[in-house]
Amino acid sequence: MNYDIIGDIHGQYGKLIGLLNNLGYTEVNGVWLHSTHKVIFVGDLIDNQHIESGISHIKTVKLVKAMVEAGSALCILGNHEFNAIAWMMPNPENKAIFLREHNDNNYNQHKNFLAEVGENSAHHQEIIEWFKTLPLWLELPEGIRVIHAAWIEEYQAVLKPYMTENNCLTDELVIKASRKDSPEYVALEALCKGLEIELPEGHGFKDKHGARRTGIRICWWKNLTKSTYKEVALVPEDAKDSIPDLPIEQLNLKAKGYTGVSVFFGHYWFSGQPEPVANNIACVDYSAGKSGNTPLVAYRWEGESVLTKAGFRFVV
Ligand SMILES: [Mn+2]
Repeated sequence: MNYDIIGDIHGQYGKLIGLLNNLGYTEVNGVWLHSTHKVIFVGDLIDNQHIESGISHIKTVKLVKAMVEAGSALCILGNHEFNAIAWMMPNPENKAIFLREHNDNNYNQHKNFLAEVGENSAHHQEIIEWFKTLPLWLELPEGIRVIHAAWIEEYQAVLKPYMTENNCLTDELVIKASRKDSPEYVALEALCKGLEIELPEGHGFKDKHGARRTGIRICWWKNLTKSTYKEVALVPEDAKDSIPDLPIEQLNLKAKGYTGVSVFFGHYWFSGQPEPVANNIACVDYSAGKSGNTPLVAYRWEGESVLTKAGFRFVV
């Protein structure tokens, strides 16, 4: 089987239709199909803080769900789907509150989705039940792996005992992973949001909002025990100069670098020309969630063991 791995949609239904057309999918009886390819969605179907034409959470979820149910797509769970599940699930220790706190920040991230589906409506519940059927990662017999942010086997092993045999969440895992700083919380954060480390004392950089930050997202696929902060930093281009070229001091990380079969992931809001980050690693999130003509990106994988720039497909 050949696969088109599609990045984070964040409700950008118009961009999704454009990409499916570009990839040669056609709509038959309400389901988008291709005779020789299947889609893999990397999660984060929902949550967009803008309201504009082209964005529809309902239509996006409906389209993806129909493809998954018809067997023309696979879809994994992103951090926004996990958050949506935890937003709706009462905390078993205090049923008056929810596993994901209903504070302003969390609400603002999620409010456009809630408004569209109608919070606590039957439709809302139906979507959340479907999110619970999405696996946290895929390992396909053809030889590719897909996860929302970072493939780190040591963290996957932490969650495994609480997952179904299809790599889906159980209610027990949602509860455990919602407890800040539990091992399951740390593992799920790493897999679905990536790795972050603190820079050495006195170092920092300005993020895209101009705020000073002292923690950096890092390339989880590199050997972190033999690298410098600068070599592994995933920061905006103009912040690179602020990252010190000093050996990483923090060695309590579980990531030891990645050398397996090809892994595809999303999540990182990359910009620029899509290209693999290593021969066997590719990110397909190039910020489609933003307004304007940021592209929804796919990688068309047809069995190759070395990923190439030419494998990326997108519409601008
Ligand atoms: Mn994400």
